[in-house]
Amino acid sequence: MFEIIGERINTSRKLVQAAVSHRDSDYIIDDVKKQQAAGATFIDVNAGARIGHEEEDMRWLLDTIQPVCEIPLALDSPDPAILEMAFAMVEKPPMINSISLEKERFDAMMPFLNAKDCKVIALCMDDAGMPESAGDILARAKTLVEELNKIGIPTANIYVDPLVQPISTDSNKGVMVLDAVRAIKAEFPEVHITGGLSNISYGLPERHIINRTFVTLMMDAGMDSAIIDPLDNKIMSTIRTADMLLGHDQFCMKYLKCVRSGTIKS
Ligand code: THG
Repeated sequence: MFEIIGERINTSRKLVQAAVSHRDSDYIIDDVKKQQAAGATFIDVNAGARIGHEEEDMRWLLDTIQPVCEIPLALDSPDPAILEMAFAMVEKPPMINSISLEKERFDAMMPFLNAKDCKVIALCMDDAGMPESAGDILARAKTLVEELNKIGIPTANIYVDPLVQPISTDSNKGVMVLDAVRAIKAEFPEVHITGGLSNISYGLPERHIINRTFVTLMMDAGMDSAIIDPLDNKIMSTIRTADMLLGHDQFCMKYLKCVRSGTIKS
């Protein structure tokens, strides 16, 4: 089943930033409940946008969210110290978002993740920057899986983020990531593939139709999770329908249930 990492609790979103700065717990609780009701399987928590406040904002968000959250959290920060602090606060084994091959981050994250019970998003990023070919993405994914396996993180707990890049800058960027996902899944059938989708449409008009079409193609290639807004009914309807068409919904039960509850609409 496709996993939905709900992206809404992110201080880069204006209303969330306002709620966090005013310590408006009702707003945050209501948003988390809505994401759960819409079918999120993880709630991403990112407190990075108020410079100099990430630690206290992350603590407050975790204290606010956990009492009403029945699903695990995805702790989202580039800063290993924030992730370590947040990991110590959570009650359920979380998803760590994220680790990459950037040396400073990698060297700090590996000892901390050693033998931990958690899921890990592994970004195909290194000190040379964004990947430039499908082979580049595969090579980085391979290194990440092998290194994480060595410290006791099983492949089934690894979510590779191949890093989607704007198609407006290079018309090959869609095929590049689709080919990479197929190659990663061929080499590591148990690994999960995740990521944000909206970068694909950056710089183009009518972005939502691009994002929705792209997620369908990515699912055929092997993507089985994404960081999205679960309250966006159109992308959720697309994902659930594609999941059924790809044979991941026995007897179309989930599709039918979602139609009946009004969460899938044409
Ligand atoms: N991969 C991984 N983690 C990620 C990303 C990724 N975490 C952050 C991001 N990308 C995914 N999360 C969000 C959260 C919110 C928004 C987009 C991505 C969002 N942005 C509005 C915009 O850009 O227009 C903000 C508008 C507002 O103020 O509300 O909503 O790729 N591993």
